[in-house]
This record gives sequence, structure tokens and C-alpha cells, in this order.
Amino acid sequence: MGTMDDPRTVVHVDMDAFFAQVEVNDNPDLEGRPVIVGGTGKRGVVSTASYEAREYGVHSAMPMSEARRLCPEAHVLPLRGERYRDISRRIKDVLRSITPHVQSVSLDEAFLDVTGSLHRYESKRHLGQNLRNRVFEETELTCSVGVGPNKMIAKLASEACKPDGLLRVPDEEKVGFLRDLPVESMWGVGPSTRIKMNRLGIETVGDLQEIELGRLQSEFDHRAAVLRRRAHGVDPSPVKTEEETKSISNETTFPRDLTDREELENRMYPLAAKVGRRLRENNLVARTVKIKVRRGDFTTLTRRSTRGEPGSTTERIWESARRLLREVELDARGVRLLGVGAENLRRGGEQRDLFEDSRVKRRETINRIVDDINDEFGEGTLTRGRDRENLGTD
Ligand code: TTP
Ligand code: MG
Repeated sequence: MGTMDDPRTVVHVDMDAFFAQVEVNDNPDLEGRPVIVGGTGKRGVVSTASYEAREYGVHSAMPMSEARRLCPEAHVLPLRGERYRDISRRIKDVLRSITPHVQSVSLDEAFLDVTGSLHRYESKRHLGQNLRNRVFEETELTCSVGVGPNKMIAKLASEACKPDGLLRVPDEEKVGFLRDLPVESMWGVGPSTRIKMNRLGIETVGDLQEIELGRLQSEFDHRAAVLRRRAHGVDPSPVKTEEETKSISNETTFPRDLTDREELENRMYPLAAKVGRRLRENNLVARTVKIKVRRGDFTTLTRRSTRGEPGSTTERIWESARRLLREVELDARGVRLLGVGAENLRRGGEQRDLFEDSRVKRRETINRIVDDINDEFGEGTLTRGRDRENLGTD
């Protein structure tokens, strides 16, 4: 099993109740009170809740109306995207002062490969604690930090010690650490895989570690070996910095396999929209659009198309993705998973002059305005026509 000889040391950092903590910090009267941040309008959704509000059952992605019902005394605050982004940048700067090998996952989350930085610290624990201290000194915000031999273990460790915690899981303890976790906490186990696992009597990662491989193969075929290795804490995926990230992609697994082309094309739209948004957020443009299609029998194919000039509009990504999908023959196996991605990425700024076409320019502007408003008022406040057809992604 690959990573045995020279285990890396990977750190996962995740801020605690990020948006809510920022709001409390900026308004100390809220200290110790239930605070909910999200869309405050009629159809608003909870982005996050302080740990005090979570005790009432409030959680991310819940309709705000329900959250208010569960916790009427909560302070409900609108999103302040620019503020969170600003603090996020400062956090990432702190992380990059520890090592340049930082993979930013979201505003409040990152992986660090600290293998080459360990010699500067007394121990791996010290490194983790030092990182937490530095983030706190810079932002007065608490985070949780997991330290492990790979990304999956580090992430599960930070989740296990939330909030305001530090947990190191050494390589030789990872199997035991995973044993009691629910199997769906493992990477690559989504809702439908979990149901299949439950049918085999697998509830915990420990069950998956122990089940006879033949029985696992009867249900999962060639996937069985990978699932089994993951259950033993093997995860070779590298920590990739932004420059090393060669693509941005998004995929979704459908509750049932789809055979209708038009439905598939519609399902592609929100995927393309998310890819476009992430490109624009990172000031990137892409020359290549790719799609990934996984059929009901798990055979998977990808198709790519590359254009002369790079772009980042949702319309353009969607258009290319649809054209690529038309090259794929649909049959009785149906499609269980669809992905849309962008590759051949460049910094957007240098390419500005390539967007002289005023129609393209106008769309870029509209996309940016929609992004900004959604940042301020919650995802889904403002939509680009098609988003409105309730094409939920997962
Ligand atoms: P998370 O790290 O998932 O959540 P959190 O930091 O609020 O809480 P904790 O990590 O302690 O469990 O997400 C980080 C931020 O991303 C969160 O503060 C708000 C935002 N977010 C949303 O806007 N919508 C969501 O559905 C989720 C999960 C997060
Ligand atoms: Mg967090």
C-alpha cells in the first residue's frame, strides 16, 4: 500500500462556525448567544450557525424559516461576503507562512503538506498548536486542526476535534481511529454507496475493514479494492497548491439513473454555473471544458474540447458541455453521475483584452453581479434565468 515507506504529514485546518464567529467578533455583544448567518429573505437559507444555535438543531443549508422556528431568540444576520473573503485571505497568508504547500479548499478550509517543515518544530503536535495560535493572533478566530499521514485522515481528525481542537492521528493509529466512524464519513462514500453498504451489513468503517473482500466485490466490483484501502486509511491524493490545480470541476450523482438527454442537459446547467463561479472567484479563465459521464454500470468516460480563447462565463461552459454530451451515446444503462470541469486555466486579468466582444463582456459583468449579490444575500437570491427551474444539483 503506496504511502507506507515515507508517510507524509498533512494538516487540515477548518475554522469553527466561520461566518458566525466573524460576526460575533465584529459585534462582541453577540458573544455566547445563538447567531445564525445566511439569507434573511423569504426563501433564505442558513449558511452557518454559532455552536450555541446548533444546540437548537439549527444547521447549514436549512431554510431560514425553519431555523427561526427552532430558535426564535437567535440573532439572524445577513452575509457579508467581502468581510469573510478578507479574513479568509489573512488566514491563508498565515498558513503560507508555515509552508508554501497549501491547498485552499474553501474560504475557511485548507490542507497543508508540512512534511518539509517539521524540522522547525519540536513535534507534529507543536506545529499544529503553533498554527492555531498564529491564526488566532491574526484574526482572533478559533479553528480546528487535524494532523495525519494523508488528507483524508487529517480532515477526519479536524472534524473529530471540533470546535477549537487539535487532534493528531499517527500513521500507526489510523486504522483504529477510523474503526468507529460511520462509513459515510469516508471519502467516496455518498448516499447511494452507503445504502449498498448498509445492505451488506456495513455501518461503520470498521465493518468495511473486516468484511470479506469477495462479498464487497459482489456489490462493488472493481471499486471494492479502493474502498477497502480507504477503510484502512490509505489516501495517496497530494496536497495541491492553486497553481498546481490544473482543473476546476463539479459533479453530481443522481438519485436514479437518467436516460433522457434533455434532462441531462438541464442537470448540467447548475454544474456549469458552479464551475463558472469558481473560475470567476479565483480570477481564472479556462480554454478547455470537459465532461465526465458515469453510466449505471459504473463505466466512466470523459470528453474534452479546447477553444482558442479562454472564458469563464456560465453560458459558454454550459454550451461546450452540452455539445460534448451530444457526442456521448445514451443507452439503457442510464447515467448515474455527471460532471463538468474546466482545464487549461489562466489568470483572468492578463486575458482581459480577449473579451473585446461586447456581448461576452456584458455576460461576464452580469455573472459577476449575480455572484456578488448571492455572496451578500445568500446563494439563490438572484439567479440567471435557468437556475430558476429548480434544477437542484444534489
Ligand atoms: P463549514 O466549515 O462547513 O462550517 P462552519 O465553519 O460554519 O462550521 P464548522 O466548521 O465549525 O462545523 O463552512 C464554512 C463556511 O462556509 C460557513 O461558515 C458558511 C459557509 N457555508 C455556507 O454558506 N453554506 C453551507 O451549506 C455550508 C456547509 C457552509
Ligand atoms: Mg468550518
